[in-house]
Amino acid sequence: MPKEFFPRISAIRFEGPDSKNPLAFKHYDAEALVEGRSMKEHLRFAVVYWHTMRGAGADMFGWGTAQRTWQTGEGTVKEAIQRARAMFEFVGKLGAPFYCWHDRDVAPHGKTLAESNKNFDAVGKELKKLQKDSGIGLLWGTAQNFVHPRYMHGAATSCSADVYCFAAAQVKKALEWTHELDGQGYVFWGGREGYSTLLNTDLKREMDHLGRFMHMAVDYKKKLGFKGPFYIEPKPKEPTKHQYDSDAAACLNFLREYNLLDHFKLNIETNHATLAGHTMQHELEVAGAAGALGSIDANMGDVMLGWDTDQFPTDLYLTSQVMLSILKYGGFTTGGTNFDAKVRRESFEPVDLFHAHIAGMDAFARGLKIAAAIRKDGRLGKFVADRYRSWDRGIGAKIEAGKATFSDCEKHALRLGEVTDLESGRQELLEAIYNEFL
Ligand code: XUL
Ligand code: CO
Repeated sequence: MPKEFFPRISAIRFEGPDSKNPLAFKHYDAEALVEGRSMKEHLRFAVVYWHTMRGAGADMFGWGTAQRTWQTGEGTVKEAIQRARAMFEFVGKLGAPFYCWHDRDVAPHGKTLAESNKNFDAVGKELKKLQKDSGIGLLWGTAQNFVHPRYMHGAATSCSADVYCFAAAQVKKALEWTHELDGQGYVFWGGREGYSTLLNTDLKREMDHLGRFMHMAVDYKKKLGFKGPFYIEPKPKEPTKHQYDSDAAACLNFLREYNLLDHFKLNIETNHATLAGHTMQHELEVAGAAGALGSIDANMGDVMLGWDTDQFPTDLYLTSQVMLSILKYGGFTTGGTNFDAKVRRESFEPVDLFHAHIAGMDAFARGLKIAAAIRKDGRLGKFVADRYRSWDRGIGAKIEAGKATFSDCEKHALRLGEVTDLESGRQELLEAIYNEFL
C-alpha cells in the first residue's frame, strides 16, 4: 500500500493575491478575520467523498479517464480503507476542516444488508481513527439510497414496502455512524424520490410514506442522542422526471404539512437551484426567510448545458451573492460550504483535484470579502430599507402589526385619491454599484 497518494504535493498555503503558484491560495487565508470571524469559521469548507474519491470521469458516452491510484477496482474493504487514507491525505493537504460521505461511498455494498453493515463498520472504525489523527471533522453523512437496482422505483417512496425497509435500515445505520463520527448534521437527498409517470404513481401515498419515513428518522435520532440537524437537499429532476423535494419552497411545504419543520433545515445546492429555474440566492433567501437555511452544496452548472454538471464554483457573482445571503442570516452554525463538485472529464490528473478545490475555495474567500465590503459600504442595504419605508409608519406600520382591516386600507386609499410618489427600482444603478466591489 503506498504511503502517499499525492507524493509531489505538499500542504497548500496562503500566498496572497500576487502569488503565481498554482498550488497556493490567493484569497483563502484561513485565520484572516472578516466581520470579526475567521475565514475558516465563516466558510467551513468540506470535501465530498463521492466525486473526489469515487468519481472516475465516466459519462454516458465513455469510460472513466481519471488517474486514481487509490481505486484498484476490487470493491473490497481493503481497497476502501486505502481510499479513506487517500481522502484524508487530500483533505489534510488542502486544509479543509470537513468532509462528507454517503455510506456506500466509504464502504462497499455487501451481498446482503448484514454484510454491507459489516463493511461499513470496518471502514467506519478507520474513519474514526483518521479523523482523530488529522482533526478533520465530518460535516454530514448521508445514505446512498439510489444506486442499487432495488431502488429503481424510489426508496422511501417506493411502491414496495420491502424496499422501504431496506432504505430505512440504511438510514438507521448511516445515522449511527454519523453520530459515532461526531457529524455536524445529516442530509437527506431524495435520490429517486419522485416519479417518471403518473400513470403508475400514487403521489399522495408516496408523499405520506416519505413523511412517515422522516418521522421514524427523527425518532431514531432522538434515541441515538444525535444532536445535529437534519437537512433536506432540494432538486427538481434527475434522476426522476419529477422529484418530490423539487425546490426550497416545496421542501418547506412538505416539512410543514408533515409537521417536521422543527427537525429539519435545508441544504441548498447551486446546480439544483438552477435546474429548478431559480438562482442559488433565491433558494437561499427562501430557506433563510423560513429560518431553515442550514448548509450549502457549492458548485455551479453551465448555462449551455441543461443538466447537473456539478462544476466547481468559480463565478464571483455567484459566490458573493451566496455569501451575502449567508451573512444576512447570521452565518453557518452546523452547516458549511460543501464542494459537491467534480473535475471535468478532461481534467484527469490527481493534481486537478487540488486545482479545482483551490479555485473553489479562493472564489468563496473572495465572495466572502466582496459580500463583507458590500455590507460595510451599506449603499445596497440602505436602498432596500428605504424602498420599504412606507411600512415603517402610518398605515404601513398598522398593517404589519396586524391592526388594520380592509376598511382601513380603503379609507386610506380614498383619502389619497391616487399614489403620486412611486420611485424607480434603479436595477441598473444597483448592478453597477455591485460591480464596484468585484
Ligand atoms: C446529487 C447530489 C447528492 C447529494 C447527497 O445531485 O447533490 O450528491 O448532495 O446525496
Ligand atoms: Co448535493
